[in-house]
Amino acid sequence: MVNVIGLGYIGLPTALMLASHGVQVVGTDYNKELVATLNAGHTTFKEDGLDELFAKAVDCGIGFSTEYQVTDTYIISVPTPYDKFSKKVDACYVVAAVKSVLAVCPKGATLVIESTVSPGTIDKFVRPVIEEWGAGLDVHLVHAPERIIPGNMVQELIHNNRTIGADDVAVGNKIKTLYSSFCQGQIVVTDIRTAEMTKVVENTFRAVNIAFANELAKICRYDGMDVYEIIRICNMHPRVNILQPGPGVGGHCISVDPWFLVGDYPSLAKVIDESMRTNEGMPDFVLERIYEIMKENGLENVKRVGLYGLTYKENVDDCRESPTLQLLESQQRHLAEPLKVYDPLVQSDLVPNQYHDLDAFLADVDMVVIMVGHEELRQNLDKLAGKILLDTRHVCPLPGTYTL
Ligand code: SAJ
Repeated sequence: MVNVIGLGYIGLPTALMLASHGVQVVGTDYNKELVATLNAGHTTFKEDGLDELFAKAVDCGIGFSTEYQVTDTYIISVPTPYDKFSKKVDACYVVAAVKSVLAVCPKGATLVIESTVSPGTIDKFVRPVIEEWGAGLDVHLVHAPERIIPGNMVQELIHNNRTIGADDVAVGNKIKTLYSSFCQGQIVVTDIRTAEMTKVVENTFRAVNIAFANELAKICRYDGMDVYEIIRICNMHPRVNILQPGPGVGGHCISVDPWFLVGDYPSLAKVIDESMRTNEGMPDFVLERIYEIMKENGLENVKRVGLYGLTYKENVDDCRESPTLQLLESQQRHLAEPLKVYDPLVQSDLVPNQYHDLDAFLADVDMVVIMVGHEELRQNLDKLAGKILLDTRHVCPLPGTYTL
């Protein structure tokens, strides 16, 4: 039996996937409310295909509990925040989960850490805990970082390649067999340090690429060029693949993981540091664009400005580190008129002046800033006609639309 610890954005789909492919699984989370929701037959966030996968896993007998189980294999998938000042990973949740596992696990158990951690975290924080709390237990450590993208998690769980880092190749191969129950991609077995580093490097590559696109957007704005057309043409070259500029980088991965490298190697990770600052500066750049466009159209005509989109990217309901939230925070510092906000995928009231109905939102604004290109917006572009539009996502073809 596998005990999956932490039933969030990664732990839950992984547990469901294993269970629906014939593995006996119990999912554990200390959040009683979350466990009660799952036991009542409901998923806890929206994701394509997740409800179907959940139904299948329940049919196959998955269990959810607040208790750690006594078994031979544990997959730990708890959050790894970073300290905003030191930029270093905060491994407290991983360490707490490992201690709880060690309190119940039998001799020879395998602990698989799925949470993303900065290179060296397992040596620095997890091994000492195992030495102190698990003396004589002969526990095996494995790092199997997840790589799935929110919005396409279920498909990517099946088809992505995976990396497994282990001290002992035989243990690595045993865990490879476990993931092979559902994963059709290639699974590479390596050492723990390499697995830690590759995961962080993948997200850093994407962050630096997006920062490059954002910098190009600023250069093109300064000198009246069309950044999207330039990137489109450049990407026709067989060895160029530039990502898209946007209002900032959110989510709990690309806006976080590269800081681990800056935190650990401050005098070496120069390009990464600058890239992260460029991305973090984008919400302020959008705010400046809003003021420019308001002035251009006459401040008396553009009093009411609304932000379309509160999530960190399109078609997900996750608002962690979202550029819209960053922009609203920045706006408070500037003490401007309050902005209105609408997102079809965010049901709860997260910010002041938030709307839950597109028509009501549009009726109350003169200018719409497209912060997220949700499918709902793409289906309702005609409703934007007549508004002053700033499109930070390059999704609106209406004539007269302003871009970054
Ligand atoms: N973004 C841009 N321009 C782009 C692409 C993205 O501005 O061209 C923005 C998005 O709008 C969003 C942010 O970047 O705010 C991050 O979105 P994303 O779709 O690039 O990535 P995540 O954070 O949803 O998922 C990433 C993925 N990593 C890679 O593709 C290398 C995923 O595979 C990882 O599993 C995930 O991080 C993770 O958990 O680490």
